[in-house]
Amino acid sequence: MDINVKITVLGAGAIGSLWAVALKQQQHDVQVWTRSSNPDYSVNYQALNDNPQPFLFTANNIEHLSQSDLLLVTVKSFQVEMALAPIINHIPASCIIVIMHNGIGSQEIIKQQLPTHDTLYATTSQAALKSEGLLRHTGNGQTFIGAMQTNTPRDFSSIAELLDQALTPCKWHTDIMQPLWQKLAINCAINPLTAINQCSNGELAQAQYQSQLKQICNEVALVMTAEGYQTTAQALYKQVLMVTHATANNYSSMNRDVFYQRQTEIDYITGYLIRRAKQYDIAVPANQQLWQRIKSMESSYHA
Ligand code: KPL
Repeated sequence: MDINVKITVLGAGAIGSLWAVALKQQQHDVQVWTRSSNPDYSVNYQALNDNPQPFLFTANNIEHLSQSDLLLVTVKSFQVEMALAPIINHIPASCIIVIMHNGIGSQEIIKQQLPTHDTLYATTSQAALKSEGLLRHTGNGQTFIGAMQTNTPRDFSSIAELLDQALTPCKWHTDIMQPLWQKLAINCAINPLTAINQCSNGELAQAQYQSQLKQICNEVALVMTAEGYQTTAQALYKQVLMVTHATANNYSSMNRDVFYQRQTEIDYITGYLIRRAKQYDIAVPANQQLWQRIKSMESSYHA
């Protein structure tokens, strides 16, 4: 990879904006692709324990996109197809695509939409919040990246180095499905429960939630094991408690989605787990119940 890489970040949410700022700080030529057609995009960025600083990006520029070396897709899982559709013909054949969202399940869509592009997937536990033009980096986390669909013989691990320079740590993983499953387990436990109970991540440490959390982890561990990933219910439960502690004051993304009556990523989190469980004939009643609750909450919006 060159020193100065031309990058388009598709999706101007908190995580997309955080990466856009961090990559721009490394002198890369970054533009942001947003839902509007504005030719620029600005945010006030507040790093951890720092004062806000303004950042201005080129936005929605087709020429920039058609010369991009890297397209970082940070929209929500269910938005991937719709967000890519209008720009697909402008993505150069040599452009590396990196997909970064909660949950699993957009690979099939990518295979159909971009069958010949080299595609990597990434998962991050960096925490950021964006509201009214202020982007706050609220917690340091780690990022894993790995190949999902590659057609050309290139050294893709240099993308991990590029991202690592922007927001460390970012590590290359030879089987990206493994960290994706690890993150899925955390999201299966934290997201639906915090959304249904409208509580913070930290509140899940209360005694009343422990048997439910353990049951969710038991079911996820069974499916992960069937998928060939070594784990135990106890290890997943411990990991979930660690995350609730590390992000105690945060509201999960699903909590916010339900709060603002937006579509959630339940079909790519718990829904994906249920689909895989069915494949192995594994019963996942606790997760099934959570999926049902979130689906009925979604359908009661604006009722
Ligand atoms: O990924 C998250 C989310 O909110 O979607 C966690 C890890 C639960 C942090 O809030």
